[in-house]
Amino acid sequence: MPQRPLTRQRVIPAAQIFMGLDFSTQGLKATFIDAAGQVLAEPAISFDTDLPEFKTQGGVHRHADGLTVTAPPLMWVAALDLLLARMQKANLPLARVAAISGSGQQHGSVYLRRGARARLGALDSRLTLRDQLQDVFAFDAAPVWMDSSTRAQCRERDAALGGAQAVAKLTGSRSYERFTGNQIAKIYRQHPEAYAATGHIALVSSFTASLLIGTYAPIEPGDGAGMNLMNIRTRRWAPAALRCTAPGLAKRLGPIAPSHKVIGRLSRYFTDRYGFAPRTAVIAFSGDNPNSLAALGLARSGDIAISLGTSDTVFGALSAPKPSAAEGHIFGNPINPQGYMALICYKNGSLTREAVRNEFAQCSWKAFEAALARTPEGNGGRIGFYFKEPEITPTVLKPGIYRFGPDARPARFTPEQNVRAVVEGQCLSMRLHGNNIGLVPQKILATGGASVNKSLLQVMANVFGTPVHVSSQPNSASLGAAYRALHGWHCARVRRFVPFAKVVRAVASFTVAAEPNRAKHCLYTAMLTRYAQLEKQVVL
Ligand code: 5FX
Repeated sequence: MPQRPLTRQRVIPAAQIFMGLDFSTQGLKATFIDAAGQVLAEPAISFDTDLPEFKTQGGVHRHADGLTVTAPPLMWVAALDLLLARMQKANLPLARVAAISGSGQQHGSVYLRRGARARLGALDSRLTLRDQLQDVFAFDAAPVWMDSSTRAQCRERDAALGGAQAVAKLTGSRSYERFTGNQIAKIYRQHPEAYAATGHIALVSSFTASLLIGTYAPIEPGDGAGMNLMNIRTRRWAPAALRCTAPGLAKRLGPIAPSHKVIGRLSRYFTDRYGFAPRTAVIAFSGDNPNSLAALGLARSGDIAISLGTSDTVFGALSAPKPSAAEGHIFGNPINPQGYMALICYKNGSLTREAVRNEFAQCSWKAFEAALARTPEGNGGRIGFYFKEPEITPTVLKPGIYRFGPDARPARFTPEQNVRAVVEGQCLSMRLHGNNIGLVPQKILATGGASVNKSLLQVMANVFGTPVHVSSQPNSASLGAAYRALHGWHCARVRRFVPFAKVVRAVASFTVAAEPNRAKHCLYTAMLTRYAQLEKQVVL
Protein backbone atom coordinates (compact mmCIF):
# COMPACT_ATOMS: atom_id res chain seq x y z
CA MET A 1 0.00 0.00 0.00
CA PRO A 2 1.80 3.20 -1.08
CA GLN A 3 1.83 5.67 1.75
CA ARG A 4 3.51 9.04 1.83
CA PRO A 5 4.28 10.94 5.04
CA LEU A 6 1.53 13.31 6.12
CA THR A 7 2.44 16.89 5.30
CA ARG A 8 1.35 19.97 7.26
CA GLN A 9 -1.82 21.41 5.77
CA ARG A 10 -1.91 25.10 4.95
CA VAL A 11 -5.35 26.48 4.15
CA ILE A 12 -7.85 25.35 6.81
CA PRO A 13 -7.37 24.23 10.43
CA ALA A 14 -4.57 21.77 11.09
CA ALA A 15 -4.94 18.04 11.14
CA GLN A 16 -8.05 17.61 9.00
CA ILE A 17 -7.74 15.26 6.05
CA PHE A 18 -10.17 14.23 3.29
CA MET A 19 -10.87 10.90 1.64
CA GLY A 20 -12.07 10.02 -1.85
CA LEU A 21 -13.22 6.46 -2.60
CA ASP A 22 -13.44 5.11 -6.14
CA PHE A 23 -15.53 1.99 -6.77
CA SER A 24 -14.20 1.45 -10.30
CA THR A 25 -14.97 -1.52 -12.56
CA GLN A 26 -11.89 -3.43 -11.46
CA GLY A 27 -11.28 -2.42 -7.88
CA LEU A 28 -11.68 -0.01 -4.98
CA LYS A 29 -9.19 2.81 -4.46
CA ALA A 30 -8.96 5.55 -1.89
CA THR A 31 -7.09 8.82 -2.06
CA PHE A 32 -6.31 10.81 1.08
CA ILE A 33 -5.46 14.50 0.75
CA ASP A 34 -4.73 17.26 3.20
CA ALA A 35 -6.60 20.55 3.18
CA ALA A 36 -4.10 21.97 0.70
CA GLY A 37 -4.96 19.21 -1.76
CA GLN A 38 -1.67 17.31 -1.38
CA VAL A 39 -2.00 13.55 -1.82
CA LEU A 40 -1.06 11.66 1.36
CA ALA A 41 -1.87 8.01 0.65
CA GLU A 42 -3.58 5.88 -2.00
CA PRO A 43 -4.48 2.39 -0.80
CA ALA A 44 -6.29 0.10 -3.25
CA ILE A 45 -7.66 -3.40 -3.71
CA SER A 46 -8.53 -5.41 -6.80
CA PHE A 47 -11.84 -7.27 -6.95
CA ASP A 48 -10.48 -10.25 -8.91
CA THR A 49 -7.48 -10.93 -6.72
CA ASP A 50 -8.52 -9.63 -3.28
CA LEU A 51 -12.08 -11.00 -3.38
CA PRO A 52 -11.63 -14.11 -5.56
CA GLU A 53 -14.73 -15.80 -4.10
CA PHE A 54 -16.90 -13.52 -6.29
CA LYS A 55 -15.24 -15.05 -9.37
CA THR A 56 -15.14 -11.85 -11.42
CA GLN A 57 -12.91 -11.17 -14.39
CA GLY A 58 -11.94 -7.52 -14.54
CA GLY A 59 -14.54 -6.96 -11.80
CA VAL A 60 -17.49 -8.26 -13.84
CA HIS A 61 -19.37 -11.35 -14.96
CA ARG A 62 -19.92 -11.59 -18.73
CA HIS A 63 -23.01 -13.64 -19.55
CA ALA A 64 -23.32 -16.26 -22.28
CA ASP A 65 -25.46 -14.05 -24.57
CA GLY A 66 -22.38 -11.85 -25.20
CA LEU A 67 -24.41 -8.73 -24.29
CA THR A 68 -25.26 -8.95 -20.60
CA VAL A 69 -22.56 -7.84 -18.14
CA THR A 70 -23.16 -7.67 -14.38
CA ALA A 71 -21.28 -7.41 -11.09
CA PRO A 72 -22.27 -8.72 -7.65
CA PRO A 73 -23.22 -5.74 -5.45
CA LEU A 74 -22.23 -7.74 -2.36
CA MET A 75 -18.65 -7.61 -3.70
CA TRP A 76 -18.68 -3.80 -3.39
CA VAL A 77 -19.97 -4.18 0.18
CA ALA A 78 -17.19 -6.65 1.04
CA ALA A 79 -14.60 -4.45 -0.67
CA LEU A 80 -15.42 -1.49 1.55
CA ASP A 81 -14.76 -3.45 4.77
CA LEU A 82 -11.63 -5.00 3.31
CA LEU A 83 -10.07 -1.70 2.26
CA LEU A 84 -10.99 0.05 5.51
CA ALA A 85 -9.51 -2.82 7.55
CA ARG A 86 -6.28 -2.55 5.57
CA MET A 87 -6.19 1.21 6.13
CA GLN A 88 -6.65 0.70 9.85
CA LYS A 89 -3.87 -1.89 9.90
CA ALA A 90 -1.60 0.54 8.04
CA ASN A 91 -2.29 3.13 10.77
CA LEU A 92 -3.83 5.66 8.42
CA PRO A 93 -5.22 8.42 10.66
CA LEU A 94 -8.91 7.73 9.97
CA ALA A 95 -9.97 9.79 13.02
CA ARG A 96 -8.65 12.88 11.22
CA VAL A 97 -10.86 12.43 8.15
CA ALA A 98 -13.20 15.45 8.13
CA ALA A 99 -15.15 14.48 5.01
CA ILE A 100 -15.50 11.64 2.52
CA SER A 101 -16.81 11.67 -1.02
CA GLY A 102 -16.75 9.00 -3.64
CA SER A 103 -16.93 7.81 -7.17
CA GLY A 104 -18.57 4.83 -8.83
CA GLN A 105 -18.42 3.30 -12.27
CA GLN A 106 -21.29 5.04 -14.07
CA HIS A 107 -24.71 3.61 -15.04
CA GLY A 108 -24.58 0.43 -12.85
CA SER A 109 -27.71 -0.12 -10.73
CA VAL A 110 -28.42 -1.80 -7.40
CA TYR A 111 -31.91 -3.02 -6.44
CA LEU A 112 -32.62 -3.02 -2.71
CA ARG A 113 -35.53 -4.84 -1.09
CA ARG A 114 -38.08 -3.03 1.03
CA GLY A 115 -36.66 -2.77 4.53
CA ALA A 116 -33.05 -2.34 3.39
CA ARG A 117 -32.97 1.23 4.71
CA ALA A 118 -33.62 0.03 8.26
CA ARG A 119 -30.85 -2.56 7.90
CA LEU A 120 -28.40 0.11 6.74
CA GLY A 121 -29.26 2.23 9.76
CA ALA A 122 -28.81 -0.53 12.33
CA LEU A 123 -25.49 -2.15 11.42
CA ASP A 124 -23.62 -3.90 14.20
CA SER A 125 -19.95 -2.89 14.20
CA ARG A 126 -18.88 -6.30 15.55
CA LEU A 127 -20.06 -8.04 12.38
CA THR A 128 -19.01 -7.49 8.77
CA LEU A 129 -21.11 -5.46 6.31
CA ARG A 130 -21.22 -8.51 4.10
CA ASP A 131 -22.73 -10.75 6.79
CA GLN A 132 -25.38 -8.18 7.59
CA LEU A 133 -26.33 -7.10 4.08
CA GLN A 134 -26.24 -10.25 1.98
CA ASP A 135 -30.02 -10.55 1.77
CA VAL A 136 -30.95 -6.90 1.14
CA PHE A 137 -30.72 -7.20 -2.64
CA ALA A 138 -33.76 -7.86 -4.84
CA PHE A 139 -31.19 -8.96 -7.49
CA ASP A 140 -27.78 -10.28 -6.60
CA ALA A 141 -26.42 -9.13 -9.98
CA ALA A 142 -26.12 -5.42 -10.78
CA PRO A 143 -26.11 -4.54 -14.50
CA VAL A 144 -23.00 -2.43 -15.23
CA TRP A 145 -21.82 0.01 -17.90
CA MET A 146 -20.45 -2.76 -20.13
CA ASP A 147 -23.94 -4.23 -20.62
CA SER A 148 -25.43 -3.94 -24.12
CA SER A 149 -28.56 -6.07 -23.62
CA THR A 150 -31.33 -3.44 -23.65
CA ARG A 151 -31.66 -2.55 -27.32
CA ALA A 152 -35.45 -3.28 -27.22
CA GLN A 153 -35.94 -0.97 -24.22
CA CYS A 154 -33.93 1.78 -25.96
CA ARG A 155 -36.23 1.55 -28.99
CA GLU A 156 -39.29 1.73 -26.75
CA ARG A 157 -37.95 4.81 -24.94
CA ASP A 158 -37.19 6.55 -28.23
CA ALA A 159 -40.70 5.77 -29.49
CA ALA A 160 -42.39 6.89 -26.25
CA LEU A 161 -40.51 10.19 -26.00
CA GLY A 162 -40.66 11.34 -29.63
CA GLY A 163 -37.46 9.94 -31.12
CA ALA A 164 -33.76 9.70 -30.35
CA GLN A 165 -33.09 13.44 -30.68
CA ALA A 166 -35.97 14.25 -28.31
CA VAL A 167 -34.53 11.83 -25.73
CA ALA A 168 -31.09 13.44 -26.14
CA LYS A 169 -32.54 16.94 -25.77
CA LEU A 170 -34.43 15.98 -22.61
CA THR A 171 -31.90 13.74 -20.84
CA GLY A 172 -28.54 14.72 -22.41
CA SER A 173 -28.09 11.46 -24.35
CA ARG A 174 -30.17 9.41 -26.74
CA SER A 175 -31.23 6.03 -25.33
CA TYR A 176 -28.12 3.97 -24.66
CA GLU A 177 -28.12 0.27 -23.75
CA ARG A 178 -26.03 0.73 -20.60
CA PHE A 179 -27.99 3.73 -19.29
CA THR A 180 -29.78 2.87 -16.06
CA GLY A 181 -33.35 3.72 -17.14
CA ASN A 182 -33.17 1.11 -19.90
CA GLN A 183 -31.73 -1.44 -17.49
CA ILE A 184 -34.56 -0.73 -15.04
CA ALA A 185 -37.14 -1.11 -17.85
CA LYS A 186 -35.64 -4.50 -18.75
CA ILE A 187 -35.70 -5.70 -15.15
CA TYR A 188 -39.29 -4.54 -14.68
CA ARG A 189 -40.41 -6.43 -17.84
CA GLN A 190 -38.42 -9.60 -17.19
CA HIS A 191 -38.78 -9.88 -13.39
CA PRO A 192 -41.97 -8.04 -12.35
CA GLU A 193 -42.10 -9.77 -8.92
CA ALA A 194 -38.55 -8.77 -8.06
CA TYR A 195 -39.26 -5.21 -9.25
CA ALA A 196 -42.32 -5.16 -7.00
CA ALA A 197 -40.15 -6.28 -4.06
CA THR A 198 -37.62 -3.48 -4.78
CA GLY A 199 -38.00 -0.53 -2.44
CA HIS A 200 -35.04 1.48 -3.67
CA ILE A 201 -32.90 1.67 -6.81
CA ALA A 202 -29.41 3.14 -6.47
CA LEU A 203 -26.48 3.82 -8.77
CA VAL A 204 -23.11 2.32 -7.79
CA SER A 205 -22.18 5.77 -6.49
CA SER A 206 -25.32 6.37 -4.40
CA PHE A 207 -25.38 2.75 -3.17
CA THR A 208 -21.84 2.92 -1.78
CA ALA A 209 -22.61 6.34 -0.25
CA SER A 210 -25.69 4.73 1.39
CA LEU A 211 -23.44 2.18 3.09
CA LEU A 212 -21.49 5.02 4.67
CA ILE A 213 -24.41 7.16 5.88
CA GLY A 214 -26.64 4.28 6.98
CA THR A 215 -29.64 5.35 4.89
CA TYR A 216 -30.48 5.82 1.20
CA ALA A 217 -28.20 8.43 -0.35
CA PRO A 218 -29.49 10.78 -3.06
CA ILE A 219 -28.29 10.58 -6.66
CA GLU A 220 -26.10 13.43 -7.92
CA PRO A 221 -26.58 15.22 -11.29
CA GLY A 222 -23.21 14.24 -12.84
CA ASP A 223 -23.99 10.55 -12.40
CA GLY A 224 -27.79 10.93 -12.59
CA ALA A 225 -27.42 12.16 -16.18
CA GLY A 226 -26.24 8.67 -17.16
CA MET A 227 -29.70 7.16 -16.70
CA ASN A 228 -31.87 8.60 -19.55
CA LEU A 229 -34.23 9.66 -16.74
CA MET A 230 -33.08 13.11 -15.61
CA ASN A 231 -33.94 16.42 -17.26
CA ILE A 232 -30.42 17.63 -18.07
CA ARG A 233 -31.34 21.32 -17.72
CA THR A 234 -33.41 21.27 -14.49
CA ARG A 235 -31.43 18.39 -12.90
CA ARG A 236 -34.72 16.82 -11.77
CA TRP A 237 -36.32 13.54 -12.78
CA ALA A 238 -38.16 13.95 -16.09
CA PRO A 239 -41.71 12.62 -15.42
CA ALA A 240 -42.23 11.44 -19.02
CA ALA A 241 -38.94 9.51 -18.93
CA LEU A 242 -39.87 7.85 -15.63
CA ARG A 243 -43.37 6.96 -16.91
CA CYS A 244 -42.10 5.05 -19.94
CA THR A 245 -39.61 3.07 -17.81
CA ALA A 246 -41.46 1.37 -14.96
CA PRO A 247 -44.29 2.21 -12.52
CA GLY A 248 -43.58 3.73 -9.12
CA LEU A 249 -40.08 4.75 -10.16
CA ALA A 250 -39.84 8.24 -8.62
CA LYS A 251 -40.28 6.90 -5.10
CA ARG A 252 -37.77 4.12 -5.73
CA LEU A 253 -35.13 6.54 -7.01
CA GLY A 254 -35.45 9.17 -4.29
CA PRO A 255 -34.17 12.73 -4.70
CA ILE A 256 -31.31 14.26 -6.71
CA ALA A 257 -28.90 16.36 -4.62
CA PRO A 258 -26.24 18.90 -5.69
CA SER A 259 -22.72 17.50 -6.02
CA HIS A 260 -21.28 19.59 -3.18
CA LYS A 261 -24.00 18.68 -0.66
CA VAL A 262 -23.32 17.02 2.71
CA ILE A 263 -25.73 14.10 2.36
CA GLY A 264 -25.21 12.76 5.87
CA ARG A 265 -22.72 11.84 8.58
CA LEU A 266 -20.74 8.63 8.71
CA SER A 267 -22.81 5.93 10.44
CA ARG A 268 -21.85 4.44 13.79
CA TYR A 269 -20.74 1.23 12.12
CA PHE A 270 -17.69 3.02 10.69
CA THR A 271 -16.94 5.23 13.67
CA ASP A 272 -17.10 2.29 16.09
CA ARG A 273 -15.38 -0.28 13.90
CA TYR A 274 -12.67 1.81 12.23
CA GLY A 275 -12.25 4.81 14.52
CA PHE A 276 -13.50 7.55 12.21
CA ALA A 277 -14.66 10.70 14.02
CA PRO A 278 -18.40 10.70 14.89
CA ARG A 279 -19.37 13.71 12.76
CA THR A 280 -17.39 12.84 9.63
CA ALA A 281 -19.28 14.46 6.74
CA VAL A 282 -20.21 12.49 3.64
CA ILE A 283 -20.52 14.52 0.43
CA ALA A 284 -22.68 13.31 -2.50
CA PHE A 285 -20.92 10.58 -4.50
CA SER A 286 -20.67 10.96 -8.29
CA GLY A 287 -19.59 8.91 -11.31
CA ASP A 288 -15.99 8.14 -12.21
CA ASN A 289 -15.91 10.47 -15.21
CA PRO A 290 -17.42 13.50 -13.43
CA ASN A 291 -14.96 12.90 -10.58
CA SER A 292 -12.06 12.77 -13.04
CA LEU A 293 -13.23 16.11 -14.43
CA ALA A 294 -13.02 17.47 -10.87
CA ALA A 295 -9.51 16.03 -10.40
CA LEU A 296 -8.31 17.70 -13.57
CA GLY A 297 -9.99 20.99 -12.66
CA LEU A 298 -11.38 21.25 -16.20
CA ALA A 299 -13.16 24.57 -16.36
CA ARG A 300 -12.37 26.08 -19.75
CA SER A 301 -13.98 24.84 -22.96
CA GLY A 302 -10.71 24.09 -24.82
CA ASP A 303 -9.28 21.80 -22.13
CA ILE A 304 -10.10 18.19 -22.92
CA ALA A 305 -9.22 15.08 -20.98
CA ILE A 306 -8.68 11.66 -22.47
CA SER A 307 -8.84 8.87 -19.94
CA LEU A 308 -7.25 5.62 -21.11
CA GLY A 309 -8.62 2.92 -18.86
CA THR A 310 -11.00 -0.06 -18.93
CA SER A 311 -13.20 2.33 -20.87
CA ASP A 312 -11.54 5.10 -22.87
CA THR A 313 -13.33 8.40 -22.42
CA VAL A 314 -12.93 11.85 -23.96
CA PHE A 315 -14.48 14.62 -21.90
CA GLY A 316 -14.49 18.30 -21.10
CA ALA A 317 -16.52 21.07 -19.49
CA LEU A 318 -19.15 22.87 -21.60
CA SER A 319 -21.35 25.84 -20.74
CA ALA A 320 -23.81 25.53 -23.64
CA PRO A 321 -24.30 21.86 -24.48
CA LYS A 322 -25.86 20.56 -27.67
CA PRO A 323 -27.07 17.04 -26.87
CA SER A 324 -26.90 14.86 -29.98
CA ALA A 325 -28.74 11.70 -30.95
CA ALA A 326 -25.76 10.78 -33.12
CA GLU A 327 -23.19 10.35 -30.36
CA GLY A 328 -21.91 11.36 -26.96
CA HIS A 329 -23.39 12.36 -23.65
CA ILE A 330 -24.06 15.52 -21.70
CA PHE A 331 -23.75 15.15 -17.92
CA GLY A 332 -24.06 17.62 -15.05
CA ASN A 333 -20.73 19.19 -14.12
CA PRO A 334 -19.83 18.08 -10.58
CA ILE A 335 -17.85 21.21 -9.77
CA ASN A 336 -20.18 23.79 -11.29
CA PRO A 337 -23.89 23.44 -10.40
CA GLN A 338 -24.91 25.42 -13.51
CA GLY A 339 -22.40 23.80 -15.86
CA TYR A 340 -22.24 20.69 -18.00
CA MET A 341 -19.70 18.19 -19.19
CA ALA A 342 -19.63 16.39 -22.53
CA LEU A 343 -18.31 12.85 -22.83
CA ILE A 344 -17.63 10.21 -25.44
CA CYS A 345 -17.19 6.68 -24.14
CA TYR A 346 -15.52 3.64 -25.74
CA LYS A 347 -15.87 0.13 -24.42
CA ASN A 348 -12.85 -1.00 -26.46
CA GLY A 349 -10.19 0.72 -24.39
CA SER A 350 -7.31 -0.88 -22.49
CA LEU A 351 -8.55 -4.47 -22.78
CA THR A 352 -8.63 -4.19 -26.56
CA ARG A 353 -5.14 -2.61 -26.75
CA GLU A 354 -3.98 -5.41 -24.47
CA ALA A 355 -5.57 -8.08 -26.69
CA VAL A 356 -3.78 -6.61 -29.75
CA ARG A 357 -0.53 -6.48 -27.74
CA ASN A 358 -0.93 -10.12 -26.73
CA GLU A 359 -1.65 -11.27 -30.26
CA PHE A 360 0.81 -9.12 -32.19
CA ALA A 361 3.50 -7.86 -29.77
CA GLN A 362 4.52 -10.88 -27.68
CA CYS A 363 2.38 -9.81 -24.70
CA SER A 364 4.85 -6.98 -24.04
CA TRP A 365 4.26 -3.21 -23.95
CA LYS A 366 7.94 -2.74 -24.85
CA ALA A 367 7.43 -4.75 -28.04
CA PHE A 368 4.17 -2.84 -28.66
CA GLU A 369 6.01 0.51 -28.43
CA ALA A 370 8.81 -0.79 -30.64
CA ALA A 371 6.27 -1.90 -33.28
CA LEU A 372 4.74 1.58 -33.22
CA ALA A 373 8.18 3.13 -33.65
CA ARG A 374 9.01 0.88 -36.63
CA THR A 375 5.83 1.70 -38.61
CA PRO A 376 5.23 4.99 -40.46
CA GLU A 377 2.59 7.49 -39.29
CA GLY A 378 -0.57 6.85 -41.27
CA ASN A 379 0.33 3.14 -41.59
CA GLY A 380 0.76 3.49 -45.37
CA GLY A 381 -2.97 4.28 -45.69
CA ARG A 382 -4.12 1.21 -43.69
CA ILE A 383 -7.04 1.67 -41.30
CA GLY A 384 -8.30 -0.85 -38.73
CA PHE A 385 -11.33 -1.17 -36.42
CA TYR A 386 -10.89 -3.43 -33.39
CA PHE A 387 -14.14 -4.24 -31.60
CA LYS A 388 -13.21 -7.01 -29.18
CA GLU A 389 -16.31 -5.96 -27.20
CA PRO A 390 -19.65 -4.60 -28.45
CA GLU A 391 -18.89 -0.87 -28.91
CA ILE A 392 -20.67 2.25 -27.63
CA THR A 393 -19.08 4.80 -30.02
CA PRO A 394 -20.10 4.06 -32.73
CA THR A 395 -22.81 1.59 -31.75
CA VAL A 396 -21.60 -1.91 -32.68
CA LEU A 397 -23.36 -4.84 -31.04
CA LYS A 398 -21.33 -7.65 -32.58
CA PRO A 399 -17.61 -7.78 -31.82
CA GLY A 400 -15.37 -7.93 -34.90
CA ILE A 401 -12.09 -6.75 -36.42
CA TYR A 402 -12.05 -4.94 -39.77
CA ARG A 403 -8.85 -4.09 -41.65
CA PHE A 404 -8.73 -1.92 -44.78
CA GLY A 405 -5.87 -1.29 -47.20
CA PRO A 406 -5.06 2.09 -48.80
CA ASP A 407 -7.58 1.27 -51.56
CA ALA A 408 -10.34 0.95 -48.89
CA ARG A 409 -10.68 -2.80 -49.58
CA PRO A 410 -10.40 -5.46 -46.84
CA ALA A 411 -6.71 -6.26 -46.28
CA ARG A 412 -4.31 -8.35 -44.20
CA PHE A 413 -1.95 -6.52 -41.82
CA THR A 414 1.44 -7.55 -40.49
CA PRO A 415 1.71 -7.77 -36.66
CA GLU A 416 3.33 -4.30 -36.57
CA GLN A 417 0.66 -2.80 -38.81
CA ASN A 418 -1.99 -4.17 -36.43
CA VAL A 419 -0.33 -2.43 -33.49
CA ARG A 420 -0.25 0.91 -35.30
CA ALA A 421 -3.76 0.45 -36.66
CA VAL A 422 -5.36 -0.07 -33.24
CA VAL A 423 -3.71 3.04 -31.78
CA GLU A 424 -4.33 5.28 -34.80
CA GLY A 425 -7.91 4.04 -35.18
CA GLN A 426 -8.73 4.80 -31.55
CA CYS A 427 -7.21 8.30 -31.73
CA LEU A 428 -8.92 9.12 -35.04
CA SER A 429 -12.25 7.99 -33.60
CA MET A 430 -11.77 10.20 -30.54
CA ARG A 431 -11.04 13.21 -32.74
CA LEU A 432 -13.96 12.50 -35.09
CA HIS A 433 -16.62 11.87 -32.44
CA GLY A 434 -15.27 14.34 -29.88
CA ASN A 435 -15.38 17.16 -32.45
CA ASN A 436 -18.95 16.24 -33.31
CA ILE A 437 -20.12 17.10 -29.78
CA GLY A 438 -18.02 20.23 -29.34
CA LEU A 439 -14.90 18.70 -27.76
CA VAL A 440 -12.26 20.52 -29.82
CA PRO A 441 -9.07 20.61 -27.76
CA GLN A 442 -6.41 23.28 -27.49
CA LYS A 443 -4.70 21.07 -24.96
CA ILE A 444 -5.23 17.42 -23.97
CA LEU A 445 -4.77 16.05 -20.46
CA ALA A 446 -4.19 12.31 -20.67
CA THR A 447 -4.96 10.15 -17.62
CA GLY A 448 -5.53 6.49 -16.80
CA GLY A 449 -3.24 3.47 -16.87
CA ALA A 450 -2.25 3.67 -20.55
CA SER A 451 -1.22 7.34 -20.29
CA VAL A 452 2.28 6.11 -19.37
CA ASN A 453 2.68 4.86 -22.95
CA LYS A 454 4.70 7.65 -24.64
CA SER A 455 4.35 6.39 -28.21
CA LEU A 456 0.58 6.23 -27.86
CA LEU A 457 0.55 9.82 -26.55
CA GLN A 458 2.67 10.92 -29.53
CA VAL A 459 0.11 9.46 -31.96
CA MET A 460 -2.60 11.29 -29.98
CA ALA A 461 -0.74 14.63 -30.19
CA ASN A 462 -0.24 14.22 -33.95
CA VAL A 463 -3.84 13.16 -34.62
CA PHE A 464 -5.33 16.09 -32.64
CA GLY A 465 -2.58 18.62 -33.48
CA THR A 466 -2.32 19.68 -29.82
CA PRO A 467 0.16 19.07 -27.00
CA VAL A 468 -0.65 16.17 -24.67
CA HIS A 469 -0.01 16.66 -20.95
CA VAL A 470 0.13 13.97 -18.26
CA SER A 471 -0.22 14.11 -14.51
CA SER A 472 2.01 12.42 -11.97
CA GLN A 473 -1.27 11.44 -10.25
CA PRO A 474 -2.94 8.68 -12.26
CA ASN A 475 -5.93 7.85 -9.96
CA SER A 476 -8.05 10.71 -11.20
CA ALA A 477 -11.49 9.47 -10.07
CA SER A 478 -10.54 8.90 -6.43
CA LEU A 479 -8.51 12.12 -6.39
CA GLY A 480 -11.50 14.03 -7.80
CA ALA A 481 -13.68 12.50 -5.09
CA ALA A 482 -11.18 13.60 -2.42
CA TYR A 483 -11.15 17.13 -3.88
CA ARG A 484 -14.94 17.15 -3.86
CA ALA A 485 -14.95 15.99 -0.22
CA LEU A 486 -12.79 19.00 0.62
CA HIS A 487 -14.95 21.31 -1.51
CA GLY A 488 -18.29 20.08 -0.11
CA TRP A 489 -16.98 20.23 3.45
CA HIS A 490 -15.78 23.81 2.91
CA CYS A 491 -19.12 24.91 1.36
CA ALA A 492 -20.98 23.42 4.35
CA ARG A 493 -18.65 25.19 6.78
CA VAL A 494 -19.24 28.64 5.24
CA ARG A 495 -22.89 27.78 4.40
CA ARG A 496 -22.74 28.83 0.77
CA PHE A 497 -21.45 27.55 -2.55
CA VAL A 498 -17.82 28.56 -3.01
CA PRO A 499 -16.27 28.14 -6.51
CA PHE A 500 -14.34 24.86 -6.61
CA ALA A 501 -11.12 26.52 -7.79
CA LYS A 502 -11.09 28.78 -4.73
CA VAL A 503 -11.12 25.80 -2.38
CA VAL A 504 -9.09 23.26 -4.32
CA ARG A 505 -5.97 25.09 -5.38
CA ALA A 506 -3.55 22.21 -5.62
CA VAL A 507 -5.08 20.48 -8.61
CA ALA A 508 -2.66 17.89 -9.93
CA SER A 509 0.29 19.35 -11.84
CA PHE A 510 0.88 18.37 -15.46
CA THR A 511 3.91 18.01 -17.68
CA VAL A 512 4.00 17.96 -21.48
CA ALA A 513 4.40 14.36 -22.67
CA ALA A 514 4.07 14.88 -26.45
CA GLU A 515 4.11 17.84 -28.84
CA PRO A 516 2.33 17.63 -32.20
CA ASN A 517 4.24 17.46 -35.47
CA ARG A 518 2.49 19.71 -38.00
CA ALA A 519 3.20 17.60 -41.11
CA LYS A 520 1.97 14.45 -39.38
CA HIS A 521 -1.10 16.25 -38.12
CA CYS A 522 -1.96 17.21 -41.74
CA LEU A 523 -1.56 13.58 -42.75
CA TYR A 524 -4.02 12.48 -40.05
CA THR A 525 -6.47 15.24 -40.99
CA ALA A 526 -6.54 13.86 -44.53
CA MET A 527 -6.99 10.35 -43.14
CA LEU A 528 -9.95 11.38 -40.98
CA THR A 529 -12.40 11.63 -43.91
CA ARG A 530 -11.51 8.11 -45.06
CA TYR A 531 -11.75 6.87 -41.49
CA ALA A 532 -15.29 8.31 -41.16
CA GLN A 533 -16.38 6.67 -44.44
CA LEU A 534 -14.98 3.27 -43.48
CA GLU A 535 -16.55 3.50 -40.02
CA LYS A 536 -19.97 3.79 -41.67
CA GLN A 537 -19.30 0.51 -43.47
CA VAL A 538 -18.36 -1.44 -40.34
CA VAL A 539 -21.27 -0.10 -38.31
CA LEU A 540 -23.85 -1.20 -40.86
C1 5FX B 1 -19.21 6.38 -19.14
O1 5FX B 1 -20.41 6.73 -19.73
C2 5FX B 1 -19.01 4.93 -19.03
O2 5FX B 1 -19.86 4.14 -19.36
C3 5FX B 1 -17.72 4.40 -18.46
O3 5FX B 1 -16.70 5.34 -18.57
C4 5FX B 1 -17.90 3.99 -17.02
O4 5FX B 1 -18.20 5.10 -16.23
C5 5FX B 1 -16.66 3.28 -16.55
F1 5FX B 1 -16.70 3.06 -15.27
